[in-house]
Amino acid sequence: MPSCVSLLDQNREDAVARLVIVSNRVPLPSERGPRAGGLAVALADALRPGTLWFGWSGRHSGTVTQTPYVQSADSVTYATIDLSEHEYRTFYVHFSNGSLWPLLHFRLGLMGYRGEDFDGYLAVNRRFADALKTLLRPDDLIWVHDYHLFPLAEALRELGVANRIGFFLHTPFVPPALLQALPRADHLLQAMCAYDVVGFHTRTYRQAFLECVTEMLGARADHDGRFLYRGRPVHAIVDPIGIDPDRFAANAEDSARSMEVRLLRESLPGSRSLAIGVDRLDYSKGLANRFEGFARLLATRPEHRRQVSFLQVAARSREDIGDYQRLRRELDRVVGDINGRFSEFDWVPLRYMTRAVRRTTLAGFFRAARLGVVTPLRDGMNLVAKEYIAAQDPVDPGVLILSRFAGAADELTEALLVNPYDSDAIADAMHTALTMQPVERQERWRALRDKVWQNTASHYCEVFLSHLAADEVHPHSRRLRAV
Ligand code: GDG
Repeated sequence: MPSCVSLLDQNREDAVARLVIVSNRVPLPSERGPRAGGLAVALADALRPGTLWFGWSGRHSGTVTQTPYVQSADSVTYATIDLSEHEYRTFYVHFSNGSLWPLLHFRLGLMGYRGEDFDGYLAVNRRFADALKTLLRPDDLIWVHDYHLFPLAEALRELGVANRIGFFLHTPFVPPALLQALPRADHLLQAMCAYDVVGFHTRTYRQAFLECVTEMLGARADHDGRFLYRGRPVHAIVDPIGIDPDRFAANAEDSARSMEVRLLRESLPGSRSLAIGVDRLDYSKGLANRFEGFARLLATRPEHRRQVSFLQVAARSREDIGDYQRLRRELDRVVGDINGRFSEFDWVPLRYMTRAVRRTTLAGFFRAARLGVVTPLRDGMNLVAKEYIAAQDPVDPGVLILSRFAGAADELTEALLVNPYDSDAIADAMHTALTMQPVERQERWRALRDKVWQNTASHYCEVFLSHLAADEVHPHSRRLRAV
């Protein structure tokens, strides 16, 4: 499979186009410790030498400089800027994570809005554009990621940047009735039309975007997702993200011999099964509903008591944000209630940790688990579902229980699909998985494995960049200058 860079080479006769990735947070090589977060993981798997990765350093303080801080590792250059305290609050805490994140996960009840936060959001995007422009070459291909940066292309265009610029949204996209609840949503939508390519995980999200574009901006797309807005051609594509399954499977196999996995297995005496959930601690992940589902299983089917232990790894994230602090308190209470109700002196049903675990160890934990429980209330894709499949032992694979509201459910149809709001349905799926015969487990797993090995991180990257690099034009538009 060609790498991102070799793919760019193939598409260009004259020079090698440099890939410039822009995301809110940059996973700096100097940062140690396990990281929880889908975007960093997926792009790390697809990253190739020569790339420039630009974004926020993660630091916020009183003094900020405009010149990016540049460092290199493994032939990748990382350039970052800091945010001021005010920028951090308005751009990151309030508008990105207090308005856009709940909206894009269909949680209008959690969506806050203040005009000054929107202004701060636009101002930070302009500052990103100013700083990035100083680093750009005319033939760079620019690939922007996620909802923090909807207006970045518009800001770059205002500075005269004519490069091809693509955008990929890692969350779901919402239909017009929901998007219009956000004040000034039309501005954001118009800004998205300054990109050449706009990518989504699923057809449903792309369809929602195109409906918004038609209803709110009056533009109409062809069957392939192409439309013109103010004379500019825009191409909306579907490109489901994946993982590096070979590497993850190898990690899982190696890590099965590690001390952590050995200790985990030893903590499951006799024929006791392990169910596992791994998520960032986020209200979109449906953790309370999942735990209620597990409690329903123990309450309605007592034969599973003592026979199954649930391990939930919920790495803390966005801890400065009120909704996340409240979620943590709620989960502490729910876990305490369930363990208080069902624990025996030598068996605790629900093991709950809010610390991140090393990636290789996670892979080994997945392999040790008979059930992978992935039940977000909404999720753009959900990489954990794919990692769980990649980690399984082909001879004795576990069963994936998957929310029908995760983007991954579009592909992984052989999982046990559930409504994550329905604790009875989660309990039933757990019972089905715990009693499933090996032949059915193997059949389902083989079908899922084929899909995970088909849509990999590398394939995702290749598809997006082939659209971005291609000098394709809408039949009704003037030809674009080749980048
Ligand atoms: C966004 C979208 C979309 C989790 N805990 C630990 C840990 N993780 C890793 C997982 C996985 C990643 O973080 C989480 O990825 P997800 O896809 O599940 O979710 P988000 O972070 O919400 O990502 C999502 C994704 O972007 C990509 O487009 O799929 O829908 O919301 O890789 O394994 N990793 C380590 N320790 C942990 O404790 N090392």
